[in-house]
Amino acid sequence: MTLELYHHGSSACAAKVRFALAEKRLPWTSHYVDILKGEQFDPKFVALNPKAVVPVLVHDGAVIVESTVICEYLEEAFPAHAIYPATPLERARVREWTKAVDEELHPACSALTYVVSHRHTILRNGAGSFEEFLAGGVREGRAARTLKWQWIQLGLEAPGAAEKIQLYDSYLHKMEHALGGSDWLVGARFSMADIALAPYVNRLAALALEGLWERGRLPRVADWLARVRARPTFRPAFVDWLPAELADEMRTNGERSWPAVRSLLGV
Ligand SMILES: N[C@@H](CCC(=O)N[C@@H](CS)C(=O)NCC(=O)O)C(=O)O
Repeated sequence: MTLELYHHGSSACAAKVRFALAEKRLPWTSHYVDILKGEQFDPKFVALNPKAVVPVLVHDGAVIVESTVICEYLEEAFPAHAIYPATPLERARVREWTKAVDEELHPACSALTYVVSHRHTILRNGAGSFEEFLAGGVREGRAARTLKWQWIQLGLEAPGAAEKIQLYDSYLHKMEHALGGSDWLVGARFSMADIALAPYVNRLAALALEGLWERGRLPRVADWLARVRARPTFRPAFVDWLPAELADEMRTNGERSWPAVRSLLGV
């Protein structure tokens, strides 16, 4: 049996799959795709996933894309060390979280990461012209690429950027509410819901935005993150794959943006 994962250190959805693999104690082989260097556009990788995004799982030659689909597949193919709850209702609750992550939180995370961090790096390195930028990501489509350009040029002032950050923050509040009666997001046990949210809260921490839950703002989220980080699976899923240089860059960039984020959210 072979499990191969195409992934990247700063990708939240790839971290989700690494976390699920670790929790299910499944050994896997790494294929590192440096999406910051454009390796996702390599024709060999595009043949695996025409959307040119990580993660991609290959199980005994079968290709599976989409991080949540991959985690569900792992659960069904390898039922031991379950990450989904046993009852239909709790499974539905988990899926409400994973759907929200896929549909709303992940796009908000892309916007936030660009306006808080990537823009500073790209502008420092020289963003080039709009036409060059468009040509660099033809597969994304003109509309998505134009939006990204605005994130880079205008940061939090870009159309829709502030709303994405408010949406992100609203998920922290939803988590705070859900954690009212339990240590974990669904039911009494750690589950796929926690696996799905962990990369997104951890991303905020990586961007030096811990002020969103610290100093008593969202104490249950703070405690939940500490519990997630205390799991032996956290380091191999998250820390070991984020290159130190990138971690430093994200933290430094994030610190620069914190005053603006803070004032936007009234923290
Ligand atoms: N819905 C997809 C999203 C995949 C995705 O957006 N991957 C990002 C990293 S988190 C990526 O590979 N981006 C490449 C790029 O920006 O060109 C999933 O959950 O797997």
